[in-house]
Amino acid sequence: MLTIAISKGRILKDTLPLLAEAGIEPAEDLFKTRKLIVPSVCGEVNLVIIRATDVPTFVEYGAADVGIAGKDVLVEHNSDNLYEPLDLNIAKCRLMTAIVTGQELPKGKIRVASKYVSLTEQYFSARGQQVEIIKLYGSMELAPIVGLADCIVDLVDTGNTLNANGMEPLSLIMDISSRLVVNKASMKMKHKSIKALIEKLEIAVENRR
Ligand code: PRT
Ligand code: MG
Repeated sequence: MLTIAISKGRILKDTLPLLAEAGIEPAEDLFKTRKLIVPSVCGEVNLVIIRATDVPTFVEYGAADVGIAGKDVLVEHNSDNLYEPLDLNIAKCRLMTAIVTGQELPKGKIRVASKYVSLTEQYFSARGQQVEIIKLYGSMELAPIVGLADCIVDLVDTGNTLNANGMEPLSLIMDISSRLVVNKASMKMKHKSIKALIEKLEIAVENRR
């Protein structure tokens, strides 16, 4: 039995067609069910549905053998107990700094709001920019408008959310897509089935290019 951890939002939507091509169909509609563990029709896989930021934790501790998570979440989580064998090329976006439209960053130490504390710290320290990081769990776009921060670090796709809140993207920090991650012990213990899954997903990803 293989356990795969996935989050319920856009990653699940983009992952389901790839899993279907790899022969894995959930026995129930994952968007409707309240169950947190759903078996596959083939009976060889269990899908566990969790928060996006919890996926690396589940896989790291072996609670799931395999997981699908955004590169943003993986870099922020920073675990050495995970293999990352495959870029699924889905849920693509950019991690960017953003600012109130037309404004410039003040000189000296700046305040940055983000849920990506570690990534934000690394980005600005590599540029020798002193920052005070304000950790938020969502609605980052609000922070500069209400004077909580000078800029934000957040994911940008179409740019509509920034635009709707009178903000604009400033600098690209990292291109983001979702990755397949594998627990290191599972990779040894369940090598055959995990290798087969990686190969099938590789083909599914290739077919989508
Ligand atoms: O549990 P939580 O709510 O934290 O996560 P979730 O349920 O949203 O998880 P899920 O499965 O949707 O996956 C989130 C992951 O999707 C992120 O970790 C990214 O890897 C990826 N992703 C890709 C995105 C976006 N694109 C994206 N645009 N995650 C979030 N957004 C948000 C962004 O934060 C901003 O609020 O969309 C808004 C910007 O979109 P635009 O199109 O207006 O620019
Ligand atoms: Mg969400």
